[in-house]
Amino acid sequence: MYSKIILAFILMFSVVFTTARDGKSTIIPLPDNTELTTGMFVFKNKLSIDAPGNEMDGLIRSYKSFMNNFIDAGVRFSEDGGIPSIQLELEENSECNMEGYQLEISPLKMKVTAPCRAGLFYGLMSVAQLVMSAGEENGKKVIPCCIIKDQPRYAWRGLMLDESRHFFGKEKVKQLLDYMALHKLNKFHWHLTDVPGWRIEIKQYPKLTSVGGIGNYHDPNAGAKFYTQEDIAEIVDYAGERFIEIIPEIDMPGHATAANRAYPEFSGGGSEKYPEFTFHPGKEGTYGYLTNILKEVASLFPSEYIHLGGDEVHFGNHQWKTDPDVQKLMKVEGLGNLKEVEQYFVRRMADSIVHIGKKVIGWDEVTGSGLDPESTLVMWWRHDKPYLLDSAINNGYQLVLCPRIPLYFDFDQHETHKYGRRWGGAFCDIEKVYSFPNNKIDSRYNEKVIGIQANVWTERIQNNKRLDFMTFPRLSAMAEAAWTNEENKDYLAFMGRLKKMIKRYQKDNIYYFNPFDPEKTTEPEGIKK
Ligand code: TNX
Repeated sequence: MYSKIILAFILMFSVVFTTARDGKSTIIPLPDNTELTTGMFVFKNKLSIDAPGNEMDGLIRSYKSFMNNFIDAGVRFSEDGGIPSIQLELEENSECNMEGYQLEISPLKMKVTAPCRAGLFYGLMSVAQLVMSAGEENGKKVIPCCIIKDQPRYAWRGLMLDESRHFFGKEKVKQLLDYMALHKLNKFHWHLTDVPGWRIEIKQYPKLTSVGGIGNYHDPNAGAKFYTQEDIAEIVDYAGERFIEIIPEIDMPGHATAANRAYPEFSGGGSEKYPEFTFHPGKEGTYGYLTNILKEVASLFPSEYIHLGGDEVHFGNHQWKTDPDVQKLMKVEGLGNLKEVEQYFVRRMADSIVHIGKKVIGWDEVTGSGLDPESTLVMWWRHDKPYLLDSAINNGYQLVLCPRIPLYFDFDQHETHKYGRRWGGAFCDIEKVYSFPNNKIDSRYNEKVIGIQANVWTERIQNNKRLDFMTFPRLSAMAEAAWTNEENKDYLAFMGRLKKMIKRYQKDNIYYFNPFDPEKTTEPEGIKK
């Protein structure tokens, strides 16, 4: 009898407890800790933001424009310091890490404290999401009072967009940056050069864009599409206001076909399937040419990194075997095979990058090249070769994890989909994205793994509609995987919060995949080639 009563109590409390726990936050990515307090913050028509001094003026300005233009939930800001307000405060001795923050919401004010401006920004992004999902009482928006203590799991929370295969343009990129900011993602890796097109203006070599910018993955004759240096500056600023660092990738020595169309004198040839695929490793002029390009690239991006690619060189290095200049290089430098030629090339270009004053990022192929671990970050992408993770760790490199499965967003996300990639039948559904990294990425990696990244390759993504479909809602799941601590992750609770986020997608006319009703969302055609 007693045991039955006790059981009933336990059940009752556990129900109350779980609902409270799951219902406490509407924010994606889920904050570290949310404690509900009493009362409601009631929005009046206007809201002000207060901060000591003028150090935070830029941050406040960009936040106001973000709230007015992107969130557009009817919250208007006033300069007159009226009540209610959001107070910002930098506090050096705060308990969280450098991007963490504390947000305290009481009936008449909200207060964000953080050790750095990035944390203040993330606190404000949490406010933005609370505004998005605010309830209504007597026609006024209300949010429950609470104290949020929050900090990211990973320092690198990235999204990569391939604009060589298909070009999406400034407006779409800005929208992605807005969504990244809302989800507290902080690294935008921009894949700007590859086989079909070169997409970044280089003043010293204008044909890179006038000739190399022509074409895309499906149509080699499509008119030239690229970003001018002015466009780049505009996008870099836009990202900077949202605390997003843009990392440009200039892929070499492979994937160089578009550049080689423009300046064939630096081509190292290719293979039957990938003609003119490489830069020429045996001509001294190639190193000067690429260093000049990288200098211009470096001046456009404040990021501490330049990504030099380094992937899949074997697709098209066949002519190196017989090229007299490559043969000579091999003799002079004592290089035993083509892999060593490739590594020599990568070392030389990495040196250039370090001389320019930046650090190097390379795909996991660069691991054996002997680059200095102090100035090199490796991106692990070949999920079928987990030993590469070990080798990168043993060589002392910092790592970002972006394995094809589950972080390549050109892969299908549902069994009924037909146009995306698969690997031995495997694809990247939202639950797999959410659950990454699993426990197999064991704890000894933790120190070296600085984050995770989703990569949107676009051979099979030829327009905005398909880009939306492949990116959303996986971007939301990926953001929570990157930010939220393992012990707080809960897939079902996330899916509950996602329903609110989907309303946001709808407002922006984003053609998202609907995981709640997969049969109803028609997959936009992706042309297979
Ligand atoms: C591999 S990831 C590539 C890309 C392709 C992608 C398609 C990497 C470093 N190289 O060139 O676009 O697969 O999924």
